[in-house]
Order: sequence, then structure tokens, then C-alpha cells
Amino acid sequence: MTRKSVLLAALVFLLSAGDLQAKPQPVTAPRVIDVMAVDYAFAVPTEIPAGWTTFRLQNRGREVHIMSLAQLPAPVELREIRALNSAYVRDQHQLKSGSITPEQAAERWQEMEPSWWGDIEMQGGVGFVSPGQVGETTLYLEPGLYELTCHIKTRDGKSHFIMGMRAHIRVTGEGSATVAPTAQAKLTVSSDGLVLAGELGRGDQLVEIHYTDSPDPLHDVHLAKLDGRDSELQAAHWMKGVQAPAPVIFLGGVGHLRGGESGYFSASYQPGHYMFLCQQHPEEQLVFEIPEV
Ligand SMILES: [Cu+2]
Repeated sequence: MTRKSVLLAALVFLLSAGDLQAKPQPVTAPRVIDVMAVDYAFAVPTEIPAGWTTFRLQNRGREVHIMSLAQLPAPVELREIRALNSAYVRDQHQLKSGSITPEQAAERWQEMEPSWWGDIEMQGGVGFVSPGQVGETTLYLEPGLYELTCHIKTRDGKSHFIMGMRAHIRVTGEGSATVAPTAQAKLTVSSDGLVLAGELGRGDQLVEIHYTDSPDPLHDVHLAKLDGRDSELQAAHWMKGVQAPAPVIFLGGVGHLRGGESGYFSASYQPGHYMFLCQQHPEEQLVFEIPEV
């Protein structure tokens, strides 16, 4: 190549690079990630791109499930969290079988609790989903390592987490830009309770769940289809133990997010009564009716 052609090639490269930079990045709807929940495991992809993401959780099991999502602090490696989970599960099995005492289990946890344990951040997730139902929750994901867990208890009182309902997803920095979906209604969650703005009608509806800053930051939102007079009381009571079976049909929701953040979830509404409620504060309930017309 002559000096002139090298310069020309460099000029073409610079022009095309400039051209690339000037092009607006395509913006897409949230990416849909299918998650299968069975008794007692999650089937999920191991790696997904960052951005607005819809988790579509199909409950193919016979017990209700939840998909809580937590972001692990940056230095934590996958093998580290897996080893910690395995050691904890081993101790819980030994505790159940009576081969160690609750004091010994607590002592072992104290010894292995890593310094970063308190830095784990809850990042929403899909609320309670009853068998045969699908929960669809849309969240914004930053790159990092995430843990998915279910903390429902079996009919004989064992945690689904212990039984194997835990998985990890690495969220990478690649992929096209995504935008948040447009919701039909907004549910604001604060220490004052749940406030719904907008009308919900029949059919598929998307609700924005917005968490405000709160002195007690642990809130979550779940949607239940009510059936019968006492079912709202039964659902609120069930929240204290979250042991299968559930007294109502759960249709998903949005797990805890930081103050100021929103997640979205869709459900198909039929005429009848529904309730939004918080597991952490079962007294926070919002009952509403979807009319026939
Ligand atoms: Cu479960």
C-alpha cells in the first residue's frame, strides 16, 4: 500500500467510525426471558443482556412459587456463591434431621458469613405465581451477577430454596438499548401503604409498581384473585408463613426494589375481585373489583 492509499484508508475508516457514532442506537421493547419453575427448580438462561427485561415465569409445578431476584456485589464469583449456598443447604439439612442444634447451625453461619453479605441488593423479581399460572414482570437490569431464589415452604415445611430452587444469571453489558413499557395503571408503594392510580379493566393490563423512599424499605407486591368471602383474610394470613398450598390464586407481582425505582407486571383480569398485597406488611392490602362491563 502506498502512503497515499494508507491515508485514504484511514480517512475512510474515520469517516465510517464517525458515521457509526452518529447513528442513533436502535431502541427496542424489553427482552423476554422465559423462566420455568417446577417443584423444586428453576430453568433459566445463564447469561442475558442488560436493560429492560421481562421475566415470564411459568409455574409448571404443583406448589406456588416466587422468583426473588438479588444482585450480588461486584467482586463475588459464581463459584463463591454456589459454595456458600451448598454449605448453608448442608447445614439446614443437618438441622432438620437433628444432627446439629439450632445454636450449632447459627455458629456455622457466623463463621462462613462473607463480608459482602450485607451488600446484596434486592432487585425485584416475579411475585407469587400459583400452579398453572404465568407471571410476567419487567425490570431494569444493570450488568452483574444475580441470584434467583424461591422461599415458599413445602407442605411439610421445607424451604423451596433448600430443596433446590436457586439459580444464577450473569447480566452482560451487551445488547441493544431498551425502553420501559407503558402501563395502564400505577401502584405506589410506601410506608403509608398501597395507592393505585388509574383504572384497571378486563383483559391484559400492565401495572407499574413504584417504590418510594421509605424508612422500612422491605416491601413487595403480589396480586391475588379472590374467591369467596374470607379469601382476603386467608391470603393476608398465609403471607406470614408462605407454606403451600396457598388459599388464593396468585398471579405474580414485583418484588422489593430500591426507593425511587419501578417494575411492571402484567396479568389478564376477568370480572371479579382482586387484591394487591405485601408479604412483609400483610395489613397493606388493596382490594378492587373488575366489573362485568
Ligand atoms: Cu418455590
